[in-house]
Amino acid sequence: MVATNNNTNTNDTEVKQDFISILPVISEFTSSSTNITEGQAVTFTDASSCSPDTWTWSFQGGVPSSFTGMNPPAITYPVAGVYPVSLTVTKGGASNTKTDNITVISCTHCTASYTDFIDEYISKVTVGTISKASTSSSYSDFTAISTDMEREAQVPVTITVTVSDNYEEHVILWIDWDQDCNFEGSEKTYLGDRVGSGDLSGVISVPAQAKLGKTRMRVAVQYDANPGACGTAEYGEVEDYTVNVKATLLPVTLTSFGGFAAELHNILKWTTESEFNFSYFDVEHSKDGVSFRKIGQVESLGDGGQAYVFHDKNPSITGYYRLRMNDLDGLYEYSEVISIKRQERGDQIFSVYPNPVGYRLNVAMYSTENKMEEVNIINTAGQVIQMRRIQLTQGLNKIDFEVFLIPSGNYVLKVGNFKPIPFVKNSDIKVLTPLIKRAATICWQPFFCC
Ligand SMILES: [Ca+2]
Ligand SMILES: [Ca+2]
Repeated sequence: MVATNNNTNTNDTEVKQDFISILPVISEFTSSSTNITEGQAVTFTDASSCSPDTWTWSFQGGVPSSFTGMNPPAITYPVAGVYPVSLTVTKGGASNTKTDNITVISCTHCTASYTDFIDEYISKVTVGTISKASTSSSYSDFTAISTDMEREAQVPVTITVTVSDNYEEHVILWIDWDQDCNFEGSEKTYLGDRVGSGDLSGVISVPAQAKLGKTRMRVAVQYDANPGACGTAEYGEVEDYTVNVKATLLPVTLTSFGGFAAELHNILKWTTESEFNFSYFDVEHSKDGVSFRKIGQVESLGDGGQAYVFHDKNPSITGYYRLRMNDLDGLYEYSEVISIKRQERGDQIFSVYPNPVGYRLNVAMYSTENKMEEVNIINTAGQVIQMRRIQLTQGLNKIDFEVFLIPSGNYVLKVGNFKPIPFVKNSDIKVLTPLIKRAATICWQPFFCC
């Protein structure tokens, strides 16, 4: 940067120099939450740039405490504290690390009890998979009993009360949806009142933003008044349970997912039974079954059962694949992992096309490694007519040669120590028009075009 200050007498010039660092790989991740309560889990998702080769996670205080791979499983934090999370990514010998903190607080809900719990009490709670019968007690801790509830679900609930006479009983239920260890008014489901023994039923509406994981459900019955969530009252009973909040299930059902090795690439196929509000599939590949990376994306074909095909044009000898299924709301889940093993092969030329050739000769070959090779076109007298050097990458390679200037006749194409392939130059074939040449450059063989 150059700055110049002009006045009537002098010119002052200052030069400032700075540098921009360009990193070969940048670590980044997101987390489902950075503030949780004891026993809750956090989901971490890789968001690193520049296509890392490896991912190494560290979760101090978490279970598990480390993970190698792009996206770890949910990490549970059993003890209160502030814990660092780090992700180190590497690429070509360079590395970069990002660190963040997770704050875990201990959770103590308020106490609640009744001094007289003989004349009315909760004799059964029925919700989800909970079906708990009980006798009377001042307070009952049934938090070892739990049921799953899905976000946005409408969950029927029935509370059975036993009353010694025709007393009016009121029943309220709370679930600590935000897991802040308080029962706010917004977390209350009023089940109504009745006279004497019997059932009170209602529906629990699970909030879309309910925090995932285990939380507290409290049920209370009280004589002649609405019970409160906390404190001690005279006539009634209170019981606590556990609710495990789950993410809304993805609106897609895989009915099959498989794959096989074709001549030059791997083919993956899968089918769905139903799709609703579904967006797309990420196809992820791994060489070791641990570290996966996205190699393609397949859009949803729409609602209803569908069939999909994906070609991996650069397969590894052993390849592991999985599908990340993404819905329109950003939720996702993974398919099972499948593997495809290809036969080991040496350096090999698969095909030359067209043959006879008039203008441009196309060659498809497999190389066992990244390397430079010399390519020669040799006539029947053993003379090298054309020569060039090419860079081959490990796996499949496609190259082409313009041969319209060489005389018609029989030739051999030789690439390094690959087995030579004969071809015929035919002078009767005219030079292609520019339009056809462009099309041919894009797609010489249907085999390579999807
Ligand atoms: Ca009871
Ligand atoms: Ca709460």
